Amino acid sequence: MAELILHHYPESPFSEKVRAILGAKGLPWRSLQVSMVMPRPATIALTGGYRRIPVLQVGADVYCDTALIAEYLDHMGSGPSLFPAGNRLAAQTLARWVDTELFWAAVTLRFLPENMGGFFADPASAQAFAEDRANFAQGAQVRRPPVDEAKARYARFLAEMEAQLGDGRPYLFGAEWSVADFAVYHMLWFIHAGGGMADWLASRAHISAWMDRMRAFGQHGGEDIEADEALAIAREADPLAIDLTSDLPGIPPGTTVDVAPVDYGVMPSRGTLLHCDTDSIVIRREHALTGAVNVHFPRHGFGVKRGD
Ligand SMILES: N[C@@H](CCC(=O)N[C@@H](CS)C(=O)NCC(=O)O)C(=O)O
Repeated sequence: MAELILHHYPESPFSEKVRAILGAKGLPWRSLQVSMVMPRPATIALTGGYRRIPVLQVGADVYCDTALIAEYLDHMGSGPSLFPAGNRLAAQTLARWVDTELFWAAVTLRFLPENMGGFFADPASAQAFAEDRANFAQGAQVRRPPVDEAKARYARFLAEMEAQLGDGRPYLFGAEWSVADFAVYHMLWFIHAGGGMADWLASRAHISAWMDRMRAFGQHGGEDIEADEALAIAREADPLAIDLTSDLPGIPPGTTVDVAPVDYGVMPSRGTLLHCDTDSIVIRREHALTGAVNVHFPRHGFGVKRGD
């Protein structure tokens, strides 16, 4: 199998989710570190427009969004499934809530002045970040809660989590991890990376122990790879053969489409539709830097429109 190449940056919480999954499953990976702000020429050449981070490149196939990346990686490496049969619905639903509702509270909390903890190297980086994210926010349909609401949401979540772990179980749903553990982990990792809210964890013994266990998974780094090498790997590989099917009324496989997140970072990827069902959307793209590639998206949280 082609190498797993993660396009990511160190401060990115959703990247930390995937880094921890890779570590937990003992999977070797290559680390393509992108800038925290645009431009990201190699990554965008591969995705065709989708700009959220991380993305996982495997040869000439590119997997967007950590929900889909988790499903892709679940079949690899060692250890139990991320989607345990008896708790799949609960784990997926919790992960989706954490990745959206808790995420926006986490953004409010992480950027509190007392919790910033060196996020920006200097004022120029802070300015560049603010400008970049103003672009990123165009067309977004999300609500970032004010501080009091974000704190209340987080406090309630931690109280429920501490109680859930209170019987001594190592993971949220029992003896084995699920995708929910990794979703919750990356959000707590993000909120607490600044250090200004350390007492929120220190006062909760079960969560602190769980956090130590999860944090260890994120310590297994990938071997660095430069963008040029990743692009050459894409050019030299053949994209996977995909089952040509579409459940979209009036949009059969072969149609030029735009695929984009429905909530934020709504910059679309344009390509030829190969596949769309309740699980995933796949488009085929051609670019001089990448050759032919398949770009995969989860269906949940993404929309498809005919391209012009
Ligand atoms: N639902 C997406 C969310 C990804 C996301 O929001 N990533 C953040 C970084 S952690 C992002 O892309 N921010 C804007 C940027 O880096 O350009 C996923 O699970 O991958």
